[in-house]
Amino acid sequence: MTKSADTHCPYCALQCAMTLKSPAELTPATEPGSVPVPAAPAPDLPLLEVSGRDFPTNRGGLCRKGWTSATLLNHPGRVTEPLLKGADGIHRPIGWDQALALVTTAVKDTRAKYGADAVGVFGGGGLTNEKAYQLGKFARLALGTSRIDYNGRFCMSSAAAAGMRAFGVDRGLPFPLEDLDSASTILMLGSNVAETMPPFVQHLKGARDAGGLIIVDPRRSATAAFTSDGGGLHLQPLPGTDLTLLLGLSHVVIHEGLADQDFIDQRTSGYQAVVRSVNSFWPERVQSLTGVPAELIRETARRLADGARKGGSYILTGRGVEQHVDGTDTATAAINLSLLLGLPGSRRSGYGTLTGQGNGQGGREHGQKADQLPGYRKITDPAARAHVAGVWGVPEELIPGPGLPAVQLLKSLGKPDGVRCLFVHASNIAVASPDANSVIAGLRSLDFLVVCDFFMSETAAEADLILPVLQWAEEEGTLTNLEGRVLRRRRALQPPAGARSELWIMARLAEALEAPSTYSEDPETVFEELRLASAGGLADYSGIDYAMLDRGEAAYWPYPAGSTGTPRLFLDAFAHSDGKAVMTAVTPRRRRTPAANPDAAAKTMTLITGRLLEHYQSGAQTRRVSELLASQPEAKMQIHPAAAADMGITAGSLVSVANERGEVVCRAELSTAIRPETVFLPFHFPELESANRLTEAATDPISGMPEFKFNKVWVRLAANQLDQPQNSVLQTTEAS
Ligand SMILES: Nc1nc2c(c(=O)[nH]1)N[C@H]1C(S)=C(S)[C@@H](COP(=O)(O)OP(=O)(O)OC[C@H]3O[C@@H](n4cnc5c(=O)[nH]c(N)nc54)[C@H](O)[C@@H]3O)O[C@H]1N2
Ligand SMILES: Nc1nc2c(c(=O)[nH]1)N[C@H]1C(S)=C(S)[C@@H](COP(=O)(O)OP(=O)(O)OC[C@H]3O[C@@H](n4cnc5c(=O)[nH]c(N)nc54)[C@H](O)[C@@H]3O)O[C@H]1N2
Ligand SMILES: [Mo]
Repeated sequence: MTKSADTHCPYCALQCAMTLKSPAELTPATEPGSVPVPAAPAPDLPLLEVSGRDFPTNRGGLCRKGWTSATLLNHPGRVTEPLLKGADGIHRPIGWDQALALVTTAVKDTRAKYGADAVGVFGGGGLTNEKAYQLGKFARLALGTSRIDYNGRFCMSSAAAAGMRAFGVDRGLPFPLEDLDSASTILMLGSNVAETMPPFVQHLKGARDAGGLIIVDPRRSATAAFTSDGGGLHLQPLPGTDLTLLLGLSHVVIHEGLADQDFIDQRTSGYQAVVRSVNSFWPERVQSLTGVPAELIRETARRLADGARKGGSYILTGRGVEQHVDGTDTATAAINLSLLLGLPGSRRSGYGTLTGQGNGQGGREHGQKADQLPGYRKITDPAARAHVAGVWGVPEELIPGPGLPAVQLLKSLGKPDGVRCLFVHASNIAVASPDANSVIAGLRSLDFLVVCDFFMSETAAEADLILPVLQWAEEEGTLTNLEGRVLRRRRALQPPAGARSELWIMARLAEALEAPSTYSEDPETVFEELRLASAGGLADYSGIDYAMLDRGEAAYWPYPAGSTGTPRLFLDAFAHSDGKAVMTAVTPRRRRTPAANPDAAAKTMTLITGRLLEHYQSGAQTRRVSELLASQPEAKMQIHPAAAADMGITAGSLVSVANERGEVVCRAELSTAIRPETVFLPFHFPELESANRLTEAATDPISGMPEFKFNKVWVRLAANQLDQPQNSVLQTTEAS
């Protein structure tokens, strides 16, 4: 008999629905509800078959990462026992009792020597709601620290801050994704969904065929290329100039009388200040600042206004415009433009940001953020503290105040007043953080580093102790997708004997640390507590339970008990107390002066970083999938042929890309898809190919988001044109 489990993909926030089936020849497991487990795992064959399942976001489609995701479940490199690093630097297996005792001692010693804030926690947007919630509680109550933050700070924090400021709530898409299907115009800035969420592209087809798909990207990305079929537009600005471009678009909307004055008067505040702030951004001036022709700016504004009157207009932003030191203001400018046109709050138009990680949305709601308590509550709000303390059954004073946002937390590693003992859950910070060389140095200066992962990631390789955890198909839980819809992750497989769930790990450690309150290892019990903790908050889950999700009911938050959830936000009111959306006037800020190029043979260029279809994030998972690695085995620097020719760079040349923070050596890929003053690197690779050796840890003052998408680099032909070993860390790790 073949049993199957309906679940969702382990990777991005689109959370494509999939069915996992166990091949029929496998022997049935005894545990009810689980699919058969093989008697002897075949090392190279996936334990489960993956198929796409019909669902409104993916409609049965999956990308290459999704199709191959099950191959990692029984990957030979999987960590299946706790591993302790010896004095010789080699990790060796130990038992769970010893591992937990070591962590307990490290926490107690650190607290005794330096105080509880010397213990830090770094979480991830890939964690289920249950794990993210429990991690926040574990940090505050069991460790007693304020120092918890997570990789969503690298991802969604600017868009989230802008959404909060304008709408009073941050739900990435305040409408179901399917609403896009009937749109006449979609303006998408800094997002390459054709590679980062391939099944998303079907929702752009309506606008594309209507000639209304407009993509803003310094590269002619796969998504930008998609505009040519239907007569859409590709705006190719200088990197980091989107804020100026958006002010130019708002200028046209206001000066050509395209604004929706009734909507502005009735549903927004701050209009006059925005009018003043865009006055000096007329299209010809914006052309000179951004490189986007004035006519294209006018045409874009007109198509947006026209679309709003026809099938609907949407403005969407992605990391390309948000991962900047002015990311919050840029997202705000996009929101202002949408408000001028009356898009948010309409049934067939809107503004949204595309959340990235599998549980990027839920992961930013339930307390793993430095300044946050469950239900998207503020940790500084006395009423929020009292509510959550009540649910946890602890005195309010026991909940620490706000901690440090991710980049500051990482800068504090090993420092006198900083974090000395760090827990990492679901992030590969050694590869994914800005100024990664400094982060690696910080990790090495810690007294104790414990990493929960199922692979020897580059961060785990630095750990004193690695605790092996479950993969997606082995656990139960919930995730909240990019639409704010809560979904069930279902267990399809027994985990390897030595791996443990993170809920179990937190429960055992809390016990050993004699922590107040309770810590269940059962996901549904944790979710029941999350419901109570979120009740009355912005992200209210109190009306959602596992049974209704299992019945396939759509659960969009806010979903207070007794309600039926909220697929579309803002139809009647925005979440500020007066019900209005707030327009905040924003203007471009001068960027810092980069260090002078000391190398006469190198040319100073602008580096942007981003993603490839085949790899996910730091690559810790997808570099271990042989099909994906074979297709994209190494980082390549994309460069325009004209720029390359100036430097004697040809296709496949080894190039050095350097600045005051570090150097990357990789091959060049010549492409007319990129602007001539700009180069592009994916950030999925480690070591010499790690783009984050070059990125600066400068952050947006409001959100704490680092500047991943605008850095100056010095590019030249590498001195030594011999073959470099690729992915050396990975190969040594897997061979050992
Ligand atoms: N294959 C794959 N898919 C993924 C992920 C992955 O790692 N791999 N990660 C997931 C996650 S967590 C996220 S956050 C999303 C991210 O999804 P996206 O936001 O689509 O991803 P990026 O490639 O980081 O950036 C998108 C585009 O921004 C452009 N860009 C760079 N600088 C600028 C600029 O200054 N202005 C403008 N307008 N554009 C700019 C880049 O050229 C790039 O094409 O993807 C999710 N899906
Ligand atoms: N230069 C540059 N850098 C970037 C970006 C960029 O565009 N450019 N984008 C940024 C963005 S948007 C993001 S989201 C970050 C992401 O970057 P990371 O935070 O490094 O994300 P992942 O590579 O997904 O790392 C997840 C790690 O946790 C493990 N893991 C997966 N699921 C679980 C789980 O449930 N529990 C535990 N304990 N471990 C798990 C995986 O094996 C992997 O080692 O990178 C950021 N860094
Ligand atoms: Mo992300």
